[in-house]
Amino acid sequence: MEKLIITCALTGAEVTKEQNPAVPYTAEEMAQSAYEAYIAGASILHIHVREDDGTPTQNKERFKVILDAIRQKCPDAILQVTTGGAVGMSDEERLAPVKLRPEMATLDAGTINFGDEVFVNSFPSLINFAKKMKEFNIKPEIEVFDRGMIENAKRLVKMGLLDTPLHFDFVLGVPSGMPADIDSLTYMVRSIPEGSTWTVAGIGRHQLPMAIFAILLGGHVRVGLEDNIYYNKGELAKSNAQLVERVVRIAKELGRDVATPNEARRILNIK
Ligand code: KMH
Ligand code: ZN
Repeated sequence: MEKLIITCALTGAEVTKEQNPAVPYTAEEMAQSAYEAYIAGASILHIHVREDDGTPTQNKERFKVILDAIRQKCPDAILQVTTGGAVGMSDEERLAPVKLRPEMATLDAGTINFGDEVFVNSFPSLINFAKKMKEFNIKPEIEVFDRGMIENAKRLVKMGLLDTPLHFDFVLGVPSGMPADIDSLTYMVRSIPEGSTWTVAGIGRHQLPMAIFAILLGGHVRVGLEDNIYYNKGELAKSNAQLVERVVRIAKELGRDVATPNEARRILNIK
C-alpha cells in the first residue's frame, strides 16, 4: 500500500468559534493551526478563508494573505484551496482563489441539498471550473457527495477537461448525501476509474470510523474542524492537530506510514 496522505480541512465555511473556539479565522490563527496540523503529519491543507469576524469569503487578496502566512510556516505543504466556498456564492466568486495558482483546488462534482439550502454545481459550471483549473495547471480534488457525481467527473475526462489519474474526496455523512458507512465507501471506491486515488471525509461523528476504513482499504484520509468539531462524543477537539495526531497514531498501529508532502505529490501525480 502507498503511504497515507492526510489532508487537514482547517476551517471550512460553516463552523464557528461559538461552536468550537479552536476554529481559526484570522491569518495568524490559520497559519498557526496549519503549522500544528502539518507538524502532526498533514501533507495537504484544505483552505477556506474567513474575514476576522468569521464571515466566509473567496476574496483573492484575503486568500493571498492567508496562503502566504501558511507558506511561511509550512514551506513544503500542499495548499489546496476551496472552490466550494460557502453556499450561495457565485461561480465567479468561488473561482477567485485559483488565480493564485495553488497546487490543488477542490472541484465539487454536482448539486446537493446542504442543510436547508442547496449547494449548486450544474454541469456547465463544472465545465467552467475544470477549464480554469487546467488553465492554471492546478490538480483538482474532485469532491463527491453522492454516487452520480463520479459520472460527472467521467464525463469531464471524456471531454478532455480533466486529466487522469483523477483524485477523489468522498464526502460522506452530509445529511441528504451519501451516508458514511462501509457499504457506501466501498461502493464509491469500486465506482471510480482504475488508477484513481481517493480520500474520505466523514462528517461529524463519522470522521474517525471513515478514516480508519480508509487506512485499511488503501485510501487516504481527510480530517479537520471543517468537517468535525469534536474529538469524542460531547468533547470538543482542542485543535486541528489533535485530529491529525490521532489518525497518525492509528495509521502507525495499522502498519501504514504517513506520507510527507513530497511523497503525497508523487502519489497524486502532481507535477
Ligand atoms: N462549504 C461547502 C458548501 C469544498 O471545499 O470544495 C462546500 C465545501 C466544499 O466546503
Ligand atoms: Zn471545504
